[in-house]
Order: sequence, then structure tokens, then C-alpha cells
Amino acid sequence: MLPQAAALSLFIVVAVLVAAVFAGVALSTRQPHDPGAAAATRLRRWFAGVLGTGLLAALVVTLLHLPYPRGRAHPDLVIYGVGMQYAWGLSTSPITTQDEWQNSTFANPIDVPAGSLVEFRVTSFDVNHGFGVFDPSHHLLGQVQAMPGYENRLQLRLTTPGTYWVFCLELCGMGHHLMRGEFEVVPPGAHP
Ligand SMILES: [Cu+2]
Repeated sequence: MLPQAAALSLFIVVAVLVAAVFAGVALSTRQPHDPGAAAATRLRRWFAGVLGTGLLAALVVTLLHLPYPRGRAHPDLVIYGVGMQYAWGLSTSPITTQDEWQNSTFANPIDVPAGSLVEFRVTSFDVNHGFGVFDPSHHLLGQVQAMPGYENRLQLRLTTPGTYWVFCLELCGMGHHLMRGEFEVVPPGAHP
């Protein structure tokens, strides 16, 4: 299951549970009764115990699956990504000046051979941006902050051929929604 689909399913399940608890509490107030201090304390202790155990178990299980690379793999291709209001400059060679950035925004989309491990080296020439990489069906594959003065790296293995998009994930001004970049993933051997 895609992470987004899993997150959405989990959200719906939790939202229904929370709504059910609220509805149960709301209905229970129709017949008010005093459970007594001792019973209330027992219930609170039981609740704290279950919640604490559940959270501790969730922490132990999920800590093993942090979405960070365990070691730096050697990438097949490096793509430099520079954000500036309101476009992404993408290039396979470093973008160090505003002219190079301008040229990269007008250049033909980069061709990435399918199956490549791509390392995005991301920065910004003005304000903070969010560098979000989306596959051809517009699913978010990964994101990294684009920060002026810093180079942040994101490694992704891109397997499905098609047009990939870079959208800005941090509100950076009036033209934020226009801020996009694109590149192509092509079947291996389809391009020199
Ligand atoms: Cu933005």
C-alpha cells in the first residue's frame, strides 16, 4: 500500500474511533450518575496504563522504521535543485548563479534512466521552499527543505517511467502555487 493511502486509511479509522468516543460521552450525559471517586481513580489509572503501554509499544516498533537512509549510497545521478520565487531550477551540473538558475528553468527536462538512484542536492537563492518530488500519478515520493545557504540532500530510486514533478511544499509567497519543476524518467536504454 502506498504510504499516503495507508496514512489516509489510518486517519479515517482513528477519526471514526474519536467520533465514536465523543458520541458515547455525549449520550452518557443524558443519565448523569456519580461513579464515585475510587472508581474514577481506578478508571484513570487503567486509562493511563493502557495509553502509556500503547505509546511505548508504538515508539519501539516505529523507531525501527525511520524514513532516513541508513548509510549514504553512491547515487547513479545527481540532480541539483534550486528554488527561487517562483520556479525550480533543475540541472545535472551545479547551479551557482542566478543566470545558471534562469537557464536551468528554460532547459529541456532532465532524462533519468528508470531504476536510477537519484541524489537531489537542494538549496534556495531567496527564501525557504519545500522541494517535493511527485511521481507521474502525483504521489509524493519524498521531500526536503530548500534553504538559502544550505545544501540538503534527498536520495530516491526512481523506477516508473514518466513525467515527474517538483512542487513547492512551503508557502513562499503569492506565486507559490505556480512553483514547479519537471523531469522525465525514461526506460533504460531509451536515451543516450
Ligand atoms: Cu513555495
